[in-house]
Amino acid sequence: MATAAEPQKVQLNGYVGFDTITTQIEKKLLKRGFQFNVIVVGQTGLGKSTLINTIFAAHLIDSKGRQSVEEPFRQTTEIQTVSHLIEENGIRLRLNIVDTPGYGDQVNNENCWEPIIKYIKDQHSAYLRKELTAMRERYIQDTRIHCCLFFIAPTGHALKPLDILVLKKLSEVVNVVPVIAKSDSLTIEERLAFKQRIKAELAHNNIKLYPYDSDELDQGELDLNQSMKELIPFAIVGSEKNVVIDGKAVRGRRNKWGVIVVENENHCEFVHLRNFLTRTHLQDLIETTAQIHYEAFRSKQLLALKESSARQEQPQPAQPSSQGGVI
Ligand SMILES: Nc1nc2c(ncn2[C@@H]2O[C@H](COP(=O)(O)OP(=O)(O)OP(=O)(O)O)[C@@H](O)[C@H]2O)c(=O)[nH]1
Ligand SMILES: [Mg+2]
Repeated sequence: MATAAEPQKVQLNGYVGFDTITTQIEKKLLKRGFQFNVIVVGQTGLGKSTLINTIFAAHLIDSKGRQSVEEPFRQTTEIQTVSHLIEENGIRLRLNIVDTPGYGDQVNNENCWEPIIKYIKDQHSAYLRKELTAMRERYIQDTRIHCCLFFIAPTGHALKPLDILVLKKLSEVVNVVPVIAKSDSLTIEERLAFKQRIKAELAHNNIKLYPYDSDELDQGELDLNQSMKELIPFAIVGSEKNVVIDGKAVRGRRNKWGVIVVENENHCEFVHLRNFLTRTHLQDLIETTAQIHYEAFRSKQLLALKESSARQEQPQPAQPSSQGGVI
């Protein structure tokens, strides 16, 4: 007989149905849709604006940048954000793409990365402020940058000191995925050697890039990340124009000596990059941003806030009061 202290065992007869929770979550998530924010960073003229238009096909920057494909290329002169709602098989993805002006062509390039870092931190700050308000929104609009595509010039030599500096700063605040821009200018051997060189330099300078190793990953995920780490930096080619091959229009670049087809895996690694961003790591990029980069920002800001309010509570000698507003 069960005593009063013992919890009574309830016999679960048959099917209760809590295994449908995944379907319930899925339904809710699908209704809400997903938000993904990408930023492109790199020295000037490396094809950042072009790649954005290549990855997400339709001419996404049309509204603020080029009006048509025929228009000459314009240098990006300010940080521009373009939002798009994409739908695939009933799944909605709200995409924010942040195009930045190329850096590195000034006489003095000191602190040229600051506006970009500030932009990324401002998004964290805006999110935190919304999170801390008493009547916070049910779903906070997320503008935090989930992925930074960093463009490396296809010099075939080494990373420039400025690139190393910028990569270091960026990797502290955002998931960074480096790419070798305009890789059609490198031969197969040069591309391979350049990749190895970049990897060695990144390791030497202790630059931690996405994807990160974690105890939470299972073997399959670890293997996938390992194969991605071998591919990164993706050697890419971008093009806004279609070329007709065998009667089919494809994204490509026509040269005197032939056509390079952007989506052909034998020509470049554009498809690998797109799969990485959309098919295999989209959710993880979003999660990692919240769990690692935003969390670090948040705890730093909240600690600073606590310290400043503790200081204000202490009896102060007659002094002008310090300004709050750490966030
Ligand atoms: N060969 C080659 N040229 C490219 C590639 N991608 C872009 N270009 C060309 O490079 C030039 C500059 O491209 P943009 O996309 O404007 O470069 P950007 O990095 O946005 O330049 P900024 O806005 O000045 O920083 C254009 O003439 C493009 O056609 C590529 O993969 N290979
Ligand atoms: Mg540009």
